[in-house]
Amino acid sequence: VKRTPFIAGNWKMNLDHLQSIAFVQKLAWALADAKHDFADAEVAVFPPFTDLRSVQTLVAADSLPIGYGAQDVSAHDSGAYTGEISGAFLKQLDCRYVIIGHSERRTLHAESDAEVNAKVKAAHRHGLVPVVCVGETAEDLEAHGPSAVPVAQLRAALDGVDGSKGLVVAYEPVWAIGSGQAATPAQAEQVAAALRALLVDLVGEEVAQSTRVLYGGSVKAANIASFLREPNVDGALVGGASLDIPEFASIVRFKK
Ligand code: G2H
Repeated sequence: VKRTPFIAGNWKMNLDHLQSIAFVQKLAWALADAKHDFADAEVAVFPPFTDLRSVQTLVAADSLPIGYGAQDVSAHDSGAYTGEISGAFLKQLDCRYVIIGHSERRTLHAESDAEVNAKVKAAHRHGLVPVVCVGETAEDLEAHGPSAVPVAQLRAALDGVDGSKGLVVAYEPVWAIGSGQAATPAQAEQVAAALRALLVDLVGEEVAQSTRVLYGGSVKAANIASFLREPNVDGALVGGASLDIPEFASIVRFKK
């Protein structure tokens, strides 16, 4: 099965308000200048909620081949949930993707596996493709070995989920996030292979083989190719390096 590599830029809460539009425009220009073939790598960015409307307008006006999505979604569809953003709102902004269960939400907002699962289902109810993040801390790694915690998190995240509604999985070891200390390609492959094996059990062979499994954690232009050489790593979720557009464009233009 051929899986189109997927390079996703998670801007977190880093850009100033409305800077996202300039970033999307610069990224589009950089990729057009380089004659990037989107069949070689699909691209998506994840701006803050408040910039999604502007990104939607720009992408639609210029028919830019750049996908986008939100960094989180409510598990609920509507109602008295102050501060929450529903999947329906995101769909109205033409979001294609939504990041769910990023480690920063799991740790800083105590998001549980059950909540992650409810959010994945909410994303599907509204036609969004969840980018489900899993990953172990340094202590988990020490105590349980490399894949036990990510596998358990993915099993919980996909409980009762219909994988044919679209899914991306991102393996992000917490010890590698923003630390400059990326996992080795062999470490990423070991966990990605374990996650894919679990996907076969949960969603069946066909969906498992067509689902992209990304690596995230200190990815940059200098190391992206080494990850993408691994058979089960299909792209990257990029944080820090996605804020530097020439650097991010080089990641998108990785050469194996
Ligand atoms: C992991 C990653 C993007 P960074 O959070 O999701 O961030 O590339 O800065 O390690």
